[in-house]
Amino acid sequence: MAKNLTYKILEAHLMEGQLVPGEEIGIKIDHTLLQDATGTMAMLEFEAMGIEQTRAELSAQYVDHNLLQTDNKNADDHRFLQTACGRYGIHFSRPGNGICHQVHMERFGVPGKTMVGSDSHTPGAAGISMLAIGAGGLDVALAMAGQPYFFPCPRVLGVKLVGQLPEWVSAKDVILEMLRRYDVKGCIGKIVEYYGPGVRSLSATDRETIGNMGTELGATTSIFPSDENTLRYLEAQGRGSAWVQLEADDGVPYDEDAEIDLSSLEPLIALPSSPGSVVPVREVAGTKVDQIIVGSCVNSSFRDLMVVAKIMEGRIASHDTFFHINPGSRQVLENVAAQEGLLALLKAGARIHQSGCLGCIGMGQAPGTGQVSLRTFPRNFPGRSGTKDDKIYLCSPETAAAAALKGVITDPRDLGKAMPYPRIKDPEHFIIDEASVIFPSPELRHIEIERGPNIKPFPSLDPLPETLEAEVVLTVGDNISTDIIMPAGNQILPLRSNIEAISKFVYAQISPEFHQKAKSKGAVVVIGGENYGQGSSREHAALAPRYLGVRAKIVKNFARIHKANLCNFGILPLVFKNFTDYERCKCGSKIVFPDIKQRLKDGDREIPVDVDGKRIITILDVSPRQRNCIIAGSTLNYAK
Ligand code: MIC
Ligand code: SF4
Repeated sequence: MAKNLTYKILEAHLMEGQLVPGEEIGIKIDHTLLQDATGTMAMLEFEAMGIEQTRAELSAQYVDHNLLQTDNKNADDHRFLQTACGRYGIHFSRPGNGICHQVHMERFGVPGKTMVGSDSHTPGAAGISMLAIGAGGLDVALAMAGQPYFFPCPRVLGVKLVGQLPEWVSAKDVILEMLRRYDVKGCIGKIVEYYGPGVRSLSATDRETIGNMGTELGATTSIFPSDENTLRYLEAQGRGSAWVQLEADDGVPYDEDAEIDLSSLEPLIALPSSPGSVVPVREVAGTKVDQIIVGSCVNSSFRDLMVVAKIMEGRIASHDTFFHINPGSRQVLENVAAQEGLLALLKAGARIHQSGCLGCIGMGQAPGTGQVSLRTFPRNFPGRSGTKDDKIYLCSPETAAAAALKGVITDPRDLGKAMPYPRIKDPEHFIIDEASVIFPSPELRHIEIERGPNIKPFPSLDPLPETLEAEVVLTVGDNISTDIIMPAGNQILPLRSNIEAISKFVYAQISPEFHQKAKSKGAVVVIGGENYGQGSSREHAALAPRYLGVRAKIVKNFARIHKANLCNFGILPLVFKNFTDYERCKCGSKIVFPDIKQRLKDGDREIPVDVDGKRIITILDVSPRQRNCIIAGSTLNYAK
């Protein structure tokens, strides 16, 4: 039977369940990816499992988020991670070496392999045709322990690409077009598979940009065929032998279909403060811009920085803007330097930063009050930059460069009147830099793991009671991101290995008293709208609220990773059967979940809930495995 590429890879890795959309499946994981902000907790969880060394084919740990080192905490965590990697046979990419998704693709990614990563943008590895999924740290730790990765079998959205991108339009505009069509929740429960003749005109790093930001569509992941462009990229990385050809069978049907004519696209931009608020750049042209940042785990490749360098060559950035470059990796920077792109950027007045997430997660580069910032990043949720009421726009490198020159939002096609469009080709052979990667070795297996004072033991989580009584302490609306639930930024991100300390910031942006209130009540409930928990994979957005007493969340629907994290930490992820009941649940409402434990044991899908004495029905749509984890209080408790 003809198959799409998604199901070919899933079938080759299937360990549990059946490939029926919506049913839970468990797949074998080949590669695991950790970054430092989620990785410290994941490493502690892996240690708690008592496994001798990683059982994945390849495990890598990157240090890219927590680079500020304003006190001992980051450096202590880096040392912990480096020594733990040595001990457990994990590749360690040192601070400043680059952003996990960029470096994994450069140095380790292999077409057709599966990967689970404790970062929501892990699907960027679609650039070299990996089936790569973002997950909570505990799920990655379990994959390192050789366990299957469990998730609901997705539907496949086949996106046929035809035509070729016009000048001044690039890969970012393709994914912004997808976001314009599907918004931030249009692809929940789906894998987006790109195919068709237009795919051939996109390089591996172009595809990375599109796959990476598929996360913003709510997609489980995205996938591209592995073709001659994939081979060329791997050969340029000195890893041609890793290539295999992969594609969907001819004429295979998809669960859903879409088509994009690349030649019809124009420069697009996401408005503040959602990656889904996409309009043509020309509609907001002329808006004054105060800050421009090129970089992050999308749009920080050799091509992306070189196209900006070529546009800026011999010109100077507007003095009304601050122009930043965040390279994706040291290797990218070296290659850009070797082709004189670095010099062009420096002479244009750009501020060149080390490789890392930096301002994308509020680690510096916060814009000033009321200022407009144009970034090539994947997401712009409210307040994420570190500035309250921030005005962050998301765009392509071409649009960013045009704004850097003009000081206002500018359709980059306007530049075409004064200069030719710089078409950038990757070099045949990249300069390869592995100086900052520490490879696993037998000697390191005996290393002593160093733990700084910021690394606190994992909190103990009690099992589900027979009947749960709780109080609503917060009600929120639609599209609440994990940046709202558990903010990041320079004050909070360094506390990721200290749950007690970080829990003080839960919902701090919208409800500064949440922490006190929740702790004083014992057991509490949060009420939410649609797409609740979109965005990052951070399990701290489940673990820290649970530590404060959150035992259930009742919402209209959940984002995938957050829902899985809630189950992992024993929080009931319930959905209103009747959306109008949302109005019934107010702050202060008393909630009773009668015989909840027995109902979970019995496999009940409909869960009655008494809200101030009135009964409503909620839906618990989780697997039998997840039911057991919630009953035990957490997945770790259940595993024990
Ligand atoms: C993000 O882009 O939101 C992050 C920061 O990379 C997160 C991970 C984290 O919170 O540590 C993600 O994407 O999962
Ligand atoms: Fe880092 Fe931003 Fe990418 Fe997250 S989205 S991995 S913070 S660069």
